Amino acid sequence: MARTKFVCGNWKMHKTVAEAVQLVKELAAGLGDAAGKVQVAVAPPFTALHAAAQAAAGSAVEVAGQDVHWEVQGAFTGEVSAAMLAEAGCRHGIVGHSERRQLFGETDEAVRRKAGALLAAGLAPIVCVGETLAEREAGRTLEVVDRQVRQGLAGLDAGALGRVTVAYEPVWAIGTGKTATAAQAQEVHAAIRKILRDLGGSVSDAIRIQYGGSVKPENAQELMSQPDVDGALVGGASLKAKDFLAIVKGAL
Ligand code: G2H
Repeated sequence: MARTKFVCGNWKMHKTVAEAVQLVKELAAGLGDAAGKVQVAVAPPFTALHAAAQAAAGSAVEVAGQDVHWEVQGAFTGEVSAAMLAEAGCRHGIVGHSERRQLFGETDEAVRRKAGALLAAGLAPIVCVGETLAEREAGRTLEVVDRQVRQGLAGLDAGALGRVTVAYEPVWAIGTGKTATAAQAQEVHAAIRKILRDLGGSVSDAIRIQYGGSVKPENAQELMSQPDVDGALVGGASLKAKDFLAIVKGAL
């Protein structure tokens, strides 16, 4: 089935408010033919979300949070709720990024709760999964991804599942300059599609599976031409308008 490609820039801990506004304006002005044909989002740091969303208003650029807490409110110092993201102008939220898993101890259970909180607030989760180098070398890629997808999406009904995007990001390819080959990506994406079919039946055909991990203008088009690669989650190359726009156009 034809799925609209979805490209999201994950800015991580980069960009001040002024820099975020500038970049969003450049993206909005530069989308050209891609506007309306490719779904495009950026995930600035929390501090710049509101200003980025205002700068994006009226354009095809959407805004995503990089993380969220699962509780609605309370004494959770440093955390931000899904409703707060929505109020700031977000339509999406990233959960389970490998940096959150590795550096901040995020578990599959936390991913599940965070995805649920986003859905409850009317936001669309981007649920990240992916194996480490040691897991790949031990032949455990599909086992790890299977666990992360099933546990991260446990309990969602077909309607909720249909609003989820899965991002496959092999940890060994993140920020390292090493990219999975298109064939390696397609193999895992096809396996994820099967798991999604198991979980959600026919709705799985509509779920986008993004690839992430050193996506750049030179490899984006080949990766996204694979049958189950429905877009990209882009880190480093999303920080410059020229590179990110070239990646978005690679999805056309
Ligand atoms: C993976 C990716 C964005 P990069 O973390 O989510 O970053 O493209 O820099 O590898």
